Amino acid sequence: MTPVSDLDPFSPEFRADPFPRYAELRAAGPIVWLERYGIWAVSQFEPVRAVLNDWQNFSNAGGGGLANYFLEPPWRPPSIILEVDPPAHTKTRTVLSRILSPAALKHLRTRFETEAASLVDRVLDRGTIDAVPELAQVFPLTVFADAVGLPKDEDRTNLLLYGAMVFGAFGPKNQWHAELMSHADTVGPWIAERCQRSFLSPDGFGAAIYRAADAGEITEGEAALLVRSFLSAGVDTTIDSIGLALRCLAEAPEQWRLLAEQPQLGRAAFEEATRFDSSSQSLFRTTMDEVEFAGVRLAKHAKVMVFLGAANRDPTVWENPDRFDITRRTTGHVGYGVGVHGCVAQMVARMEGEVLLTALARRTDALALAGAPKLRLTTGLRGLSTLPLELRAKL
Ligand code: QZP
Repeated sequence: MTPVSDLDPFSPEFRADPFPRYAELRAAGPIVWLERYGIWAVSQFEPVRAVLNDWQNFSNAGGGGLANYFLEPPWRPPSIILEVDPPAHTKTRTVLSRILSPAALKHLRTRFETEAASLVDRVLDRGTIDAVPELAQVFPLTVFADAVGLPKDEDRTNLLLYGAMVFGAFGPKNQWHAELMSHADTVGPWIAERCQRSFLSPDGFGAAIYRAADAGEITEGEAALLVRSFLSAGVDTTIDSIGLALRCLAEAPEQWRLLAEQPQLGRAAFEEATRFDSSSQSLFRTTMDEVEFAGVRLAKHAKVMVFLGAANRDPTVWENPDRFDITRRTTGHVGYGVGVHGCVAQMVARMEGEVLLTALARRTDALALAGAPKLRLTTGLRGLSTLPLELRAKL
C-alpha cells in the first residue's frame, strides 16, 4: 500500500513549524502521496539523495516549482540552468561553474569582509535593531548585487520584489501568489534591463557571463537568461538563510557564546544553520516517464516534492537532529541540494554567511532577542519578516 497524506505543505500552519510534519512524512515511508495537490513527497535522507542524483528519471525540465511545465505553460521563459536537463544543462553549468570556482571567488572575500565590518559597526552603534532589514537583507543586497555588477547608485528593492515573484511562483496559485505577482509589470522589465550587458560593470559575474558569449560558448540571449538566474536565485536565498541563522544564534545563547569566543567558527555556524533551518526547505522534480521508486509506481510527468529540510533532520543520519550545534559535523547535509543541480553558487552563499557571522562575532559581546521573531508565512522561501535583536559591542 502506498502511503497517502492530506498534508498541505503550503499552508501557513505547516510553514510556521514544518518539523513535526517532516517527522510524520519520514515515518510514513520513502515516498508519500500528497492527495491535496496530487504530488509525491520524499523526505527521508537517502531517498532525497536518490531522487536528486537521478536526473534521468527525475527531471528539472518540468519546472522548478509545483507548476508542471510538461502540462502547462511556464510563467516566464524557463531558467536555462535550473529548469533543464543534461546535455543542455551541462553547457550552462560549465560556464557558471567556472565563473563561480573557488579561484574566481578569491578576490571577493576581502570586499565582503570590508562591507561586513562596516555594517556590524553601524548596527552596534544602534544597539537595538531589526536584523532582517538591517543585517540579513542589506548584506546580500550590497555584496552579492555588487559582485554581479549591478549599478551601485540605485535602489535595489526591486531585487526583493523579483525574488518574491520567483519563489512565489514555485508554490500554488493562491491569493498570496497573486499578490506577489502584482508587481510583475514594473519589476519584470526592470530586471530584464539589468540582465543586459550595458547595465553590468566589467568586473562582475554578469560581465563574465557575457565574455562566455563572446567566446561562443553561449548566445547573447542565453547570457541574459543566466544573469537572470543570478538575480532570481542569489538574493532571497541568502537573505533568508542569514536571517534564520541569526535567529538560531539568538535562541541558543550557549551557541552564541561559543561563536563570540571563537569567531572563526562563523563558517561552521552558518553551515549548521543551513542544515538545521535554511531558506530552501524543498525542491521539485518531475518524472520523465513511468518509474518505480522504493517499490511505488510513479506515473509519467508526476511532480515530486523533495524535502531538503526533512532530510537534514533525519534521526537515522543526524544525532539529536533538532538541536542546533555549531560544533557538529555537518558534512553531507543537503541544504544546497546534491547532484548535477546542486547549488552552483553555494561557495558564494557560504562566504556571505561566514563573513557576516564572523564579523558580528568579532565585535559583538551580547546578542539577544529584543522581541518575537516572525516568520514570513506567504508562498515562497522559508524566512523571517522580522528579527528584533539587542546587540552590545565587545569592549
Ligand atoms: C531559483 C533560476 C531552486 C532554488 C532554491 C533556487 C533557484 C535556482 C535557480 C533559479 C531560481 O535559474 O532562475
